[in-house]
Amino acid sequence: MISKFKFVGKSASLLCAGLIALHAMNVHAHDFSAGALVIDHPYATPSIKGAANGAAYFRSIENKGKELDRLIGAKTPVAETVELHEMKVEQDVARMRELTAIDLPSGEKVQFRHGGGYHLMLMNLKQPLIVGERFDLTLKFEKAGEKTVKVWVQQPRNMGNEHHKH
Ligand SMILES: [Cu+2]
Repeated sequence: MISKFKFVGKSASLLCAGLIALHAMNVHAHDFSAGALVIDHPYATPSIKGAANGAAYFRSIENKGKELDRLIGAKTPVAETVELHEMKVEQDVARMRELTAIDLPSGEKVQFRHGGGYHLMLMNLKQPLIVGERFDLTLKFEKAGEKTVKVWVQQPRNMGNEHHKH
């Protein structure tokens, strides 16, 4: 199973002398390629007891291709459905809305981070999301097709709890 992961150092400018340390650090990150797209570190916050829904994020999805691609859907065995969401803070209240697609422009890194912007909402969880566990998430892209990634459940350092209250 571990062979499915590709561990990639992010900073090409690091000196060779730093390589061993770099590799040691990067066992804490993972990324996946789908065509011209690089999906960097899929992660989910642990589910809150009693909450129906969870959320999944990426550090970013980078489009290294020359054409626009779009994230058009997702599914996972741990939830009934997955929705594409955008969160915006309006008058101090975080509001989410469902999107039908998220643009991934050529040459750009689009962030899907907890605390704001885009994320994937895992609707009606079939099981709790527990720190340290991993689950499959299949992403559907307009051009790159379908790609299944492993999502790591982890507790971010700067986490807001207001997220799951829709
Ligand atoms: Cu949401």
